[in-house]
Amino acid sequence: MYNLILFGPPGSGKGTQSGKLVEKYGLVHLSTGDLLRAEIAKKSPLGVEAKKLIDKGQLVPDEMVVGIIDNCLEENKEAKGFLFDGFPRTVNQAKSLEKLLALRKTAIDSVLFLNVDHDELVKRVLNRGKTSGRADDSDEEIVRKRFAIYQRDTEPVANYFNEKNMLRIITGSGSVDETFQALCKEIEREK
Ligand code: B4P
Repeated sequence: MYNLILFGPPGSGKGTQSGKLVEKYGLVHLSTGDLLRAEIAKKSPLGVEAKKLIDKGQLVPDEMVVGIIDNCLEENKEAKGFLFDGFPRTVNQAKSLEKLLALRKTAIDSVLFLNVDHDELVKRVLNRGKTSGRADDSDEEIVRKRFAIYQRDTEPVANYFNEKNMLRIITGSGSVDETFQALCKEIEREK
């Protein structure tokens, strides 16, 4: 089993690269952003709650996303491995993920950090906002808030894995294909 976390700020290319990586390596893609948007589309109680927070640029509570991930791990017991995209976003989520995987006699193998300049990130997110219909991508104020929350709550996750010598930094500012090649090179070195 091979379990990979694709880590990075909003707009760093996590979702974009995850689609390509799961296809190449046959992993199950677990994007908490996509899973939450699916709940929002269904108008489930969890989705209604999540929408209020996401539209304001805030994170949803840890218990909510950890519960979603736990269900997905349970539903995919035969998986060759998982690609976690946009999860964990807090140190608490990181510790919960380690526990959930340990219960299933597996662990995180790689944490790849997509490093992109702040100005390029803002440009990408606002650009996506023109077509995505996502409230959290279209309003500059909300985008700024997401970056502030990223710095406060999510960057410590990078430090957490760095202290365990698990974090690998990948340049994410090139083209989609250049970034994909760089990620594949690192995965094949570690696998
Ligand atoms: P996500 O869906 O994870 O949002 P994201 O970080 O903006 O997406 P991503 O980073 O994958 O986008 P990408 O760079 O691929 O989460 C949305 C919200 O859900 C969060 O703000 C939070 O409220 C909530 N949430 C999700 N997970 C949570 C958790 N674990 N805990 C609590 N709350 C959670 O793409 C960005 C744009 O850049 C695209 O338009 C893409 O086409 C473009 N792009 C990508 N690569 C490029 C490249 N190389 N060159 C040029 N453009 C590129």
